Amino acid sequence: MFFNLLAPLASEWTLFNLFRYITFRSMAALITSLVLSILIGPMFIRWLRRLKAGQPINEDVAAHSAKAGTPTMGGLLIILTLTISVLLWGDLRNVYVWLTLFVFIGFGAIGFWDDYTKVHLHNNKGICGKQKLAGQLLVAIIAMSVLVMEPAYSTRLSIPLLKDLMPDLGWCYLPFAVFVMVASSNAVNLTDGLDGLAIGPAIVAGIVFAICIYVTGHAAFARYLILPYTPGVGEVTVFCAALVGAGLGFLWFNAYPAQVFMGDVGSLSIGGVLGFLAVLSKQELLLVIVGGLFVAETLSVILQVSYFKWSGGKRIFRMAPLHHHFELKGVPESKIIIRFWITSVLLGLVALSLLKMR
Ligand code: 57M
Repeated sequence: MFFNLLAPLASEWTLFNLFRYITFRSMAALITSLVLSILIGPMFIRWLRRLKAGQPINEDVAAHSAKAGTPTMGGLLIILTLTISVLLWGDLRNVYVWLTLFVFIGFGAIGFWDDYTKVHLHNNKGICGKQKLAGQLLVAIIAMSVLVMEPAYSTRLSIPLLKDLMPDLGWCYLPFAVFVMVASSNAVNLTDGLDGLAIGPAIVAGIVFAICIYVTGHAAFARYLILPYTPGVGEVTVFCAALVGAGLGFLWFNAYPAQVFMGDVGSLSIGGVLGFLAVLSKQELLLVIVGGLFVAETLSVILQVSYFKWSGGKRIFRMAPLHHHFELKGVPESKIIIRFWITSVLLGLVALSLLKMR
């Protein structure tokens, strides 16, 4: 909004020139969502408590019974502060910004439906898997159908480490990108089982994608790094920065011992939008490294369930997803969380260095 209102006045007052710069507006977006979250967070948590939005706790892991009554659906705070910040600092004529917001809020709406069913309709299982998947597919297909129609957007796939090989997937790109978004959404959801465990790596991924998106939208940087240049995409850096700010603001309250959980409204929206940011920045395959922790958690479930069925009841891990395995081995919760964060920072750095290694 400030860009659209104030940047045109730069000829009258040069200070308004600042509003033209994506870097300046991204920093402002980060600070806005962070400060807003910290300011309204306590009020918001009190509101969730009044609504009796307490997360039903599965007591298979004994340490979690102490978490009974912790309100969930904190992801609504992330969606609210991020959206306000993007509307204030983003270019509201940019189609990529609107598409990213659509994916974020669309996946969030499916998560909200699930949380609402669990918390208010007292159905511990929430909506069924098929309904959740259908909703995720619908949002992803709508977003991708609009994106591939954009003349500047390429359906080529960039492969880390290889600069000459960029196969054009044509219309096959659409189902591929939809898979990336839905898989990413569910992977973050599976990871969200300890205080701050999902939001920490999501913040790291937000920073990495802010850089990838900025570079992809910048002709000179994209040429230098041999990345597919997409004019206009750079504006989504403002969204990534707002995501980092809203994530940090949420972590303020979700840090161990958590005062609030993000709920599916948070995990599905963050996961879905990280998948979309990977698609938008043409770094679909890099997401496997940036979000390596989410991938590891998901693989642990796939391996556990497959081996359980194949062996007739034996397990690889004490319990999947992976964080439960460490909990049951007696590693304290805060240690698991911090070690997972360290791993995700390392993975983020590896992903960034791969941008230059071509
Ligand atoms: C959601 N939800 C958390 C909170 C959060 C196939 C199977 C692996 C599925 C998996 C599953 O249901 N995963 C999806 C996991 C829950 O958190 C809520 O859900 C939201 C995210 N969707 O925001 O609202 C609990 O996690 C804890 N938590 C925190 N701090 C946080 O910041 O402590 C969450 C956020 C909360 C709280 O206790 O209640 C969850 O874990 O339920 N199922 C599982 O993960 C189950 N694993 C399992 O059954 N493993 C079997 C399978 C693979 C055969 C096995 O290994 O043998 C475990 N879930 C739980 N206890 N709760 C089993 C043990």
